[in-house]
Amino acid sequence: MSERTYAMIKPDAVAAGHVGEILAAIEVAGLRIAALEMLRLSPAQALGFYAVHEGKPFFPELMAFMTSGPVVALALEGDDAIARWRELMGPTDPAKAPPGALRARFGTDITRNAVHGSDAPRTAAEELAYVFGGRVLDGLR
Ligand code: 3AN
Repeated sequence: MSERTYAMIKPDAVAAGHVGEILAAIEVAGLRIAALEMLRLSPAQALGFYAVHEGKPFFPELMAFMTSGPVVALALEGDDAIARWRELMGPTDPAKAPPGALRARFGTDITRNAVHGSDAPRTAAEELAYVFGGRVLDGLR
């Protein structure tokens, strides 16, 4: 079943110049880029996006990292897009990711892990709406 997911190239991968390689991996995998925007998350936006992690020990570091520079926000579309994008990324900790996974290739540690992807249909819809609103997605097929 075709679905959409929210993907994000995080500040570490943008700063290191890996945007092109990551976009190429997405397209090679057969996922369609349905929306794409570079933006810098404000502290309030980062807090809202990661509200589920508020209070955890790594939260301040996560906030500092995610607001440290621009990110590339993406809507990806395709059959089973949520699971396929998470498979391409690999697990949260790059040290545990298989060699070809994006987090193994471009991540540094569990915080600076290069890419984000929604974990379920509900969070995908919420995250897409949070970042893109109706502004971009309304124009998509
Ligand atoms: P994922 O992005 O793999 O779905 P989440 O949603 O559990 O992982 O965590 C969101 C982000 O918070 C991660 N991408 C990572 O940057 C950071 N994070 C999660 N767990 C930890 C941890 N134990 N220590 C440091 N940072 C973490």
